[in-house]
Amino acid sequence: MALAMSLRIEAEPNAFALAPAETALVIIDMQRDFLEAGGFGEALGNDVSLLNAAVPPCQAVLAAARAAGMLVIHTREGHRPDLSDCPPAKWERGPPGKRIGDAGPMGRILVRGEPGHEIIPALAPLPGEVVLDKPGKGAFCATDLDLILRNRGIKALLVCGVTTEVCVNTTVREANDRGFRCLVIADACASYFPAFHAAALEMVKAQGGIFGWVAPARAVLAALPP
Ligand code: C5J
Repeated sequence: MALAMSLRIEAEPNAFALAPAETALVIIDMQRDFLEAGGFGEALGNDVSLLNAAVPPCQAVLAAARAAGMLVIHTREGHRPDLSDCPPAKWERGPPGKRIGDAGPMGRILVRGEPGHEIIPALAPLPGEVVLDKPGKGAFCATDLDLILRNRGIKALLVCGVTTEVCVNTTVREANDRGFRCLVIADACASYFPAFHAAALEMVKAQGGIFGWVAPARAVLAALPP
């Protein structure tokens, strides 16, 4: 059962208050296509090992959120098998032969239902948790996420996943404009580009928290009930 009390996470630029019953953990795109060899991330020329550092902090925060009875949302970036929801402007930017929909070692790249599209086993959703398929970078674009959050009375989001400057940052910006208070869990996010990861976190918390708050997983764990 979710607790109604207000908790406090030590964060930047200042403390982040939350009530677990009004807070969702949003785990962005921890999919085999991004984290494992042979997926979309590697097809674009990236070193996928850089993303795996975020897995243990994500696991710890996920366990704590489940124990606190918080709403948990897992997102997946990917497309319908006929690619009817994949904008040509997105598709054409992959290298030929390794584009969205092309055959890869884990099935068709970034296509729903394929092995590579699945969330990594270490962070597998439990039955009843929301798994949100999104065609874009932001989790609010062409999805029912806003409806799901408002139906549950959610006011704050703890956000983690990959990649920090792409789908995490886009989702936080979308959420911020919709009135949700967002805390990004710094070490539970990762990027193929460490400098982009650092800059993306700076952008969230700059100017008094222009998009939200940033804190390490240990600060989230210290605040949530054991
Ligand atoms: C990317 C994502 N980087 N989940 N997707 O293409 O950040």
